[in-house]
Amino acid sequence: MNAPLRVDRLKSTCPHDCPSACSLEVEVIDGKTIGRVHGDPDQSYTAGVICAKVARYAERIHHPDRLLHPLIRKGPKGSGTFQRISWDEALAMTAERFLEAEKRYGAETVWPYYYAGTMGFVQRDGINRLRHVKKYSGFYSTICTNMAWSGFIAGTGRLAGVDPREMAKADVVVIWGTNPVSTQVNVMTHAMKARKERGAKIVVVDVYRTDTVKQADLGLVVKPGTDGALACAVMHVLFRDGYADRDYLNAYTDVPAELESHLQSRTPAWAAAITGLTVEEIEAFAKLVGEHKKTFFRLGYGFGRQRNGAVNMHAASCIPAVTGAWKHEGGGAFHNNGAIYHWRKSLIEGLDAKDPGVRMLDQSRIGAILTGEARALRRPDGSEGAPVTALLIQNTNPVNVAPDQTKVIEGFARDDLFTVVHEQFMTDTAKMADLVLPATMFMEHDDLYQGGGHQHIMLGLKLVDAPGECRSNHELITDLAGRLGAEHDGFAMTPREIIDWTLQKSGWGTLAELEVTNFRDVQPKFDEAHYLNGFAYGDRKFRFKPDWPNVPYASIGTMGPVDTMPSLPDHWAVTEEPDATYPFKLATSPARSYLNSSFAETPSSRKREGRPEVMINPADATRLGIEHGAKVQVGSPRGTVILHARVTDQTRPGTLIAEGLWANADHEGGRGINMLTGADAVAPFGGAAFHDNKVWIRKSPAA
Ligand SMILES: Nc1nc2c(c(=O)[nH]1)N[C@H]1C(S)=C(S)[C@@H](COP(=O)(O)OP(=O)(O)OC[C@H]3O[C@@H](n4cnc5c(=O)[nH]c(N)nc54)[C@H](O)[C@@H]3O)O[C@H]1N2
Ligand SMILES: Nc1nc2c(c(=O)[nH]1)N[C@H]1C(S)=C(S)[C@@H](COP(=O)(O)OP(=O)(O)OC[C@H]3O[C@@H](n4cnc5c(=O)[nH]c(N)nc54)[C@H](O)[C@@H]3O)O[C@H]1N2
Ligand code: SF4
Ligand SMILES: [Mo]
Repeated sequence: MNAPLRVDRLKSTCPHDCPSACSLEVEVIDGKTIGRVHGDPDQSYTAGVICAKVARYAERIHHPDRLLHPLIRKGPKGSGTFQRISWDEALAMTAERFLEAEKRYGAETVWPYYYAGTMGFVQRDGINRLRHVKKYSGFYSTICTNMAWSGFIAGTGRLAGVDPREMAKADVVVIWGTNPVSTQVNVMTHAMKARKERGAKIVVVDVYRTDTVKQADLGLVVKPGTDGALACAVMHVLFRDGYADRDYLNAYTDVPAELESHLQSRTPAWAAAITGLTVEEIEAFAKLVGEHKKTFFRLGYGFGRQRNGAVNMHAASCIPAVTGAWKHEGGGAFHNNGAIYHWRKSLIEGLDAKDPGVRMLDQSRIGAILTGEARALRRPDGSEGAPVTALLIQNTNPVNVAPDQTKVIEGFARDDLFTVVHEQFMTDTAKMADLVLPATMFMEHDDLYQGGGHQHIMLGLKLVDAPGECRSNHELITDLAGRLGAEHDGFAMTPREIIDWTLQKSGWGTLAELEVTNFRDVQPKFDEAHYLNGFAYGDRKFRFKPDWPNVPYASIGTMGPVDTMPSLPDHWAVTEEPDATYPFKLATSPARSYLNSSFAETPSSRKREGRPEVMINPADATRLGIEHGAKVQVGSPRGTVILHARVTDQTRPGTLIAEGLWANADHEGGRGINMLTGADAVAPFGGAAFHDNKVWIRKSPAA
């Protein structure tokens, strides 16, 4: 008889780009195979709960399609024909081509391009050390957080809020512009606790009836890009009906009287016409918020992904400043806790070698950049920059996830562009590469994490050996640095040494200390989290009237139509409006079983998601003769894509929803949903308005 298998239950952290950043317990079988993954019950935000797709991580880590060996392109770009080569040959070629490109055009011609496939600091951000030492083009990250973060900081002055576990102590939980049942399940754990233990009411604001809206006591399904109007009308009622906390307003906010008079005309009837809600719905929402000081606003990213997203986020964040909810346990607002960690990242990112004269290139405008648009390539002094002729890509899949896919694909197809993609799978981006290098997964390397949606510092140390010839991002960067003659202490250190240094310098103890529990709760004190000593501006006042161009956000300058941003909360009509040619609005919301483009390869996730679909209201479908399941074409001013229709009253008339992201290759025609989205920079600091698209829809001719 065989000896029974040994099953260890080992601690880790989910590395994916999700605000929940869950603490995990991983079943490791015989020291090499991953079993079931569980939420760590000891970490009080995770509280033992994780999403289904990560519970089944064995499917992803032991996937038969994982990349195991370095590959070199054989056929034409994008043909997907590759051949094995050794790591040494691959890295030698990379170094040679990068040095050649640098000689011809200067170092700025090389663009290290990365994002958040893993959120671990060492493996994600180490690429910046190479970039800074080599003076390669900088990476200005805009794709995800810009509008939401700048909109939140506009009011508070700081990216931090009330302890999200306090949701459980609220009387009303407002879940606004996020779909946590799909995108960050732990919000529901704490919100549901409030309902169960205190009879709290849950309000959800979205643009379709999501699984989160279905859980709500009050579900508000608005037209996309109209949240500013809703917030204004709610505040109008709060002032009108005596729910405004005048003492709080006078002590803690900048221009309460000006706000009140500005809101006089922002009535529920005014907002009903803009949002598509009824006056009764708006009044009911305002009454709930007014009657319950312990109202917790959990503000998400989704409503930021509109061309007026920063203004709408700010408007929503103003409501608790009117009621004074911030003063109460269970009251106030939370979006992200980025500011509480005070990291020292100079070793990880090589910040000591940073040269402010080097140009920054906008992540979201990769299509314009690779197709050589002069404005997108400019240097800080305004002079014309060199074309990008070499790309090093880790942790991201831009050919799938970046907006304006037509241009992105055109750019990647350039024959004079040398592209290296370090990946776990043969993604849409890897298929366009010259070299594809196999990467480790989080259980196969060491890293350090923080919770965006909570307050923990966490570890994810290596649990098992990687398959084949996979190497970690850190290994690739340090090896390449040697070949490129780039010198920095960080290139000679192990991830564990870098983690230990970073923890100590940031004031968070040592690696050895953190290893004992695998996580550390760094929640700031109540007074600080609730801004009881004032907000984070010089005068300690919350800003109803932000100075938008000077909101304290790490930007490279203003972009988009900043000059026309409203000075007070309002409906800012800069979204794409439906017209005769493009009569619908489309939001490209996330799918429950995928995480951005990740998990679009695991069998159980694919099975649950079915196929790339677009949700359309029955009235619209009938009018256009589109039956349930029909093949349809959807077009925006930027491109077209093929999907199948899901006729459902989950969507409002006039609004379409496509949940994704599916691989481009999963769509007939091989083009993905980002054919429809725009890469025009959103005010005030750039970003992509993924949920703000005017489109037409028609039955596919070939159907
Ligand atoms: N399952 C799953 N989880 C994920 C992800 C995923 O793709 N799938 N992505 C991860 C990443 S990178 C991030 S940044 C987070 C983001 O997570 P969220 O904060 O939840 O943000 P989004 O996913 O962009 O969108 C959330 C909701 O906003 C809605 N929305 C769109 N436009 C508007 C609007 O104008 N007003 C309102 N009120 N709502 C609007 C969308 O329909 C969607 O349901 O989730 C992470 N978690
Ligand atoms: N239409 C539409 N487009 C969107 C969005 C949307 O809502 N709608 N959401 C946007 C948002 S919020 C975001 S954040 C972006 C996210 O875009 P991405 O960051 O590109 O998305 P992910 O799928 O999370 O991760 C990308 C890749 O990283 C790889 N990876 C993971 N870990 C490692 C590692 O350790 N090493 C290496 N080398 N690779 C690794 C994964 O295999 C995966 O292919 O997408 C954006 N695109
Ligand atoms: S994807 Fe999000 S919810 Fe799922 S385990 Fe990771 S952090 Fe938790
Ligand atoms: Mo994101």
